[in-house]
Amino acid sequence: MFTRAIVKKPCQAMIHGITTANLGKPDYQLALQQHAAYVQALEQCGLKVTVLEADESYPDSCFVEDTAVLTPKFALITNPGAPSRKGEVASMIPIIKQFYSKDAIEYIQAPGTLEGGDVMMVGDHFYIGISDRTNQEGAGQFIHALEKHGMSGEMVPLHTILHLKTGLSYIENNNLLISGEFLENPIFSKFHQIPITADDAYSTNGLWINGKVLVAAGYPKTKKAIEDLGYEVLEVDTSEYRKIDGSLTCLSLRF
Ligand code: CIR
Repeated sequence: MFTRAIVKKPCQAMIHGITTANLGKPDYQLALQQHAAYVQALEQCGLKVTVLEADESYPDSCFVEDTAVLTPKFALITNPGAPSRKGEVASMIPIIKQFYSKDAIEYIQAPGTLEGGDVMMVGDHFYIGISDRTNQEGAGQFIHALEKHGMSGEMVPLHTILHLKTGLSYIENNNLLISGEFLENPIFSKFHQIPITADDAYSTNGLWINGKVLVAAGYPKTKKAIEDLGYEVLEVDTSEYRKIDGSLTCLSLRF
């Protein structure tokens, strides 16, 4: 169960966020409205949400998930692989210190890089994507920290997608939303898989919170597949974040 979340409002500079999407520039006013609706959905799942003010220095700073990994036993402060995002971490550290004691905060050190979008938690075990943003050194440091705190991790090489959770979302009870390059990957064969077709790939990034699942608006097949498993689904529109490669999990830290 999660009790809290941290989010950061998007800044106007988000229209210059890193993107591969080719969907045009985000509409900032609409992005703000969608952010407010996202916070409401988190609250509907029972979370107390800390809403941080926008930081105009960093176009991608609303994607707080990449700056930290919050586990039940410790917090990891990351070192984002995207050069324009490294500075986002500094302003997150004092916030995370409000919730974790000094000896329960670990740091990824250069040359290690890691972004939280590459981390998928399955109970006490963490899958870590090796991507353009997260390198083996960073993943190795995280696995070391996990083991120190009685947990475990393993690396998963990525080939075509941005982050691990672009193509996988664990929604508890052994259920895994899965698409693209992961469909045939034996690492994930032990899960009950909900395969998402290429057309709907964006909706693979779903977010389980306390028995409910947030799903990107506009993907009825994904929504139904999750409802058929017995979950309540909350649809949340992230169209403006999609334009800069962002999706549901990226917009918050849950713990
Ligand atoms: C980036 O490329 O870093 C941002 N435009 C999108 C980050 C999405 N974050 C995530 O999936 N965890």
